[in-house]
Amino acid sequence: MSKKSEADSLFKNFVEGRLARRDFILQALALGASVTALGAVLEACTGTPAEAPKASPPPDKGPLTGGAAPTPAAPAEPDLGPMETELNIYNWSDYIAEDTVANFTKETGIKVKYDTYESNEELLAKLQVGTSGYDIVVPTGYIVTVLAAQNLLEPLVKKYLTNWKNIAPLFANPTFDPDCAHSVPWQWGTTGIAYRSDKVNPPPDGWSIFQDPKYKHKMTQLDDERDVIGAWLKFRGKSLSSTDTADLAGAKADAILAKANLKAYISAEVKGQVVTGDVWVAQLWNGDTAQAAKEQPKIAYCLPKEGAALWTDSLVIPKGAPHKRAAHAFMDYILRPEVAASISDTTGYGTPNLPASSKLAVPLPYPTDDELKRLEVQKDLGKAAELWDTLWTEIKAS
Ligand code: N2P
Repeated sequence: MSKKSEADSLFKNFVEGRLARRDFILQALALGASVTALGAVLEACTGTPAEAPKASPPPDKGPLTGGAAPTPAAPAEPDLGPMETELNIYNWSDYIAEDTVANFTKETGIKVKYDTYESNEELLAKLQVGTSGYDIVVPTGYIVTVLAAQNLLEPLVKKYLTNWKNIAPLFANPTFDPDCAHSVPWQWGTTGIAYRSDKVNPPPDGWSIFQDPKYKHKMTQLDDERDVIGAWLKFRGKSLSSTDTADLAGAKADAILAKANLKAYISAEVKGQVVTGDVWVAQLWNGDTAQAAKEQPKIAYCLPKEGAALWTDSLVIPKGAPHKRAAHAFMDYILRPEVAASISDTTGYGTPNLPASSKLAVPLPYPTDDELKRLEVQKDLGKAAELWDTLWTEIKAS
């Protein structure tokens, strides 16, 4: 049986009640389904990722496609001209293997300028002023939607991406960018709580730890409005993409309560402080926590009981990028299984590259069935983004 028909029959058995939810998840993962897209599939057919299945799959959608409808056939792909000799990459910090860029340069002769940022907001600010000069940047899914809607991205020219087939089916048609028209999936992960198991007792089980004065000034939250407000929304059982004014007012009040106990809003740089013990509890992503735990084994990770974000970050080409052909060459390079595997081995995040999954030095544990139920994919906020911005400014100024 082909993978596609195996997936189809798996899905049919699940929606018709012949296959338990956990078995469906495990077998779909074994077939190459990603947790992110599986969450979207479960959400699409159950109304919420947490509930038992009750509806039939929507018509004309493959079971493991990530939920977006296919787009009409594209016109002939453009020619991007000769290969350039330079490439400018702007990525999150600690989000690549040490030798990825050097090996790419050795093989192609393309000279790479590689800069880093700490949040989607920082990236967005740079792109929205226009000519950033970057050829590749790495936004989270909901930001890809925003950038594409603002016409700030170049469409991918897939004929240059010969390794496209390595992308696991569930990542090849994400809801945030149908058919991956602009994006190559890079890494996926979750946003939870890193903590020092030798200092925090009992261990945290949810977001309320940040409101506990016992750990005053030994705690931090991410410097990211989607992560902070999203966490406080989940704390009260709301969607982390809520645009409801009452939900948001509640999240603001909770965030301000917690802020009194925080040392700072700080992103990836907090890792060093958790390692030294200056910070005991930090809102952080799973992979960065795993990186810190390599240096200090007493660092553990909690996926909060109330729920947390599940995300995919992707490579995209900003509109007007000076080296589009070289950008495609780099994208095709990282789509090689051994390159993708070495990136995940370094970052501690999940790979959307199917053949890479079996090449990982340390296989990454997938979230359990119980954890999966608590995860939610961030969505674009649309017009409510301004309301969130205002709220975040008010929280920070409080
Ligand atoms: C980079 C982690 C980025 C994760 N260190 C946020 N999407």
